[in-house]
Parts: sequence; structure tokens; C-alpha cells
Amino acid sequence: MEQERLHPEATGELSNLLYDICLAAKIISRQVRRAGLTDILGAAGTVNVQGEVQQNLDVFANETVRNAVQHTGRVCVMASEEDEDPIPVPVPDDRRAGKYVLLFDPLDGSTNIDVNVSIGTIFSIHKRVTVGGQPGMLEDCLQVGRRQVAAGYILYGSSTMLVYTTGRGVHGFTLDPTIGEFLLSHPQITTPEVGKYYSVNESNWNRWTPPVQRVVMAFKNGDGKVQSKNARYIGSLVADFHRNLISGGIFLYPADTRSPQGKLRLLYEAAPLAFVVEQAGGAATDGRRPILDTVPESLHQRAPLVIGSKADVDFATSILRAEPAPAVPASR
Ligand code: AHM
Ligand code: MG
Repeated sequence: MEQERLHPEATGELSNLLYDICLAAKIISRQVRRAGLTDILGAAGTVNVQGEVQQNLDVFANETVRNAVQHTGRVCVMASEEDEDPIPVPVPDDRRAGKYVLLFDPLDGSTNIDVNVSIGTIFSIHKRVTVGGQPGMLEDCLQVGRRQVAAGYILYGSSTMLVYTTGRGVHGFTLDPTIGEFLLSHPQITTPEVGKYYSVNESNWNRWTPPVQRVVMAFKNGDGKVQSKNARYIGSLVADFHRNLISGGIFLYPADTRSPQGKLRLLYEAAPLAFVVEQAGGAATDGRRPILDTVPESLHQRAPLVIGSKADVDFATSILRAEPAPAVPASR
């Protein structure tokens, strides 16, 4: 809201949309904190002692974000990792559809959800590009990352944190569970120019191209241009990204023979984090060009991701640019 005052033309709708997302985050956070109790309260798909049907956490998170946002009149269309197609937003007869588009990964880190390891929600917000009034369309979702008006994530870690940008720096808020509010704990986050960590799933080594192997080898052992780094890999993108944002580091999920386009999704994983990292002074590429300049062709398109401290990403890019472009078309 403070930043909104810097834009005299602002209507407050974006702040309110971010607030809607915060509400969803608080509800998801509460449920994540109770996750270990499912054995006592009832497993997914069963009815617990209160008569409530238990859901998988990722399904719960998806519905929670939808429900927090779709009736507010602020968005015209949404898209989620959990849904094949864009989610149409109902428009009552007496109202016009909202002007924003929300893309999100409701609960990222699927292998960590049931084992009490940090997970997160990622979101990306665009302005609609189709004519207003009616519900939004696929075209509104397929926008280049550079056009995002806001993006961020919620990390369900040792505390719950919201980190976001609207293009004027990156700010972190920590949820105080005793009052149920996000408090500004990390104003104006900047990421170190050179990181101390490298984060990559090294079990993919034999599936990588030689340039990718060279990059990872350099971060592991050091070479003339980079010093060796410590390894950290959680397997939850938000948690790995957040640690590196704060402490400095580089996260890589390159293309490999099993995932020729990379594993992570462009629109609701790579692009929002790329917006955050650039605003914090870091960089994000697919190995050849900035993630924020990639023009999307499909909703669930994947992208190789190299993201983090600027000097480290620039070093990786200088080697990866030599790679031939992947030949396999984007697919779900
Ligand atoms: P998901 O969308 O199924 O949760 O997969 C995304 C996750 C990211 O959080 C994480 O960075 C990556 O997959 C880990 O993949 P891997 O297990 O191949 O290392
Ligand atoms: Mg995901």
C-alpha cells in the first residue's frame, strides 16, 4: 500500500489482489502446519473426526487460492499447475471481469509435501491483454515474463514468509501466527553478487550435456573464473531459491536427456522467480537468454532454469550459450 502511493493512477486493486493471495497463504500455512497430524485426524480422502473430508495438501492449496481470488472481481482468468486449462473466472451480469491475470503453483515441492520439508506457493500477476469486460483467455496467460506487474512466493519453512516484487524492489514479510498477519521483516532484499552455494540435482549428471557438466564442475571444484562453492539442495524450488536469494547462490535445473526442455514450468515457476531475482540484483536465464524475455507458447511449457547471484549466472551462461538449442517441442 505504501508503494501504491507512488502511483497516483493506482486504484488499489493490485494491493487488494496481493492481500487476497496473503489470505490464501495464511489458510494454506495453517493446513501445512497441521499436515503431520493427518494420521490422527484422518488421511487424504477419508472423513476426519470433525466430519470434514481430508484432501491432499496440493489439492487443498489449489482450491484455497482459487476461492480467495475468483469472486473478488479483480482477476479475469487464472492458471494453475494443477489444472490443464486456464481457469475461467465467473463474471456476474452486473459486473465486468477484473483486469488482472493470476498464474500460480499452489504447492510446489511435491516430493517434500508429505515428509515435513519446506514447500512453497509461487504466483505471477499480469494485466490482461484481451479486451476487458468478458472473462480472460489463454492469450492473457501467455505473456512474456518481462510484462509481469507483480510476482512472488510464500515459503512454508521454519516460519511462513511472503516475498514479492511489484517492480520496485523485493520485500519479505514473515507471518506472525499469534496475530495472523504478515509483518515486514525483510525490506528491500538484495542478493549477493557472488553466491556461496550451488544448488542442483547432481544425480542427473549422466543426463547432462558436457557444457552443463563443466559449469557444475566449476562450481564444485572452482576454476580460474569462479571459486568453489558449498552445495545445498532441498528439492523444493521455493526453499532452494529463497536460501540462495538471502545468502547468495545459484540454482540450476538444466535440460537433460530425461527432461529435454528442463523440468520447471516457465509461467508459474521460472518467470515469477526471475522477476524477483532481477529486482534483487540477481539474474535468471535458460542458459542462453533471460527467462523474462522468453515468449511462452503453451500454458505448462517448461524451461531450463539457471537463477541466482549475478556473477555466477553470468559465468554459467558464458559456457551454456555454446549449447545447441533443444529440438524437442514444449509439452505438458
Ligand atoms: P513439482 O512441481 O512436481 O513439485 O516439481 C517441482 C520441484 C521443484 O520444487 C524442485 O526444484 C524440483 O521439482 C526438484 O526436482 P528433482 O526432484 O528432479 O530434483
Ligand atoms: Mg511445481
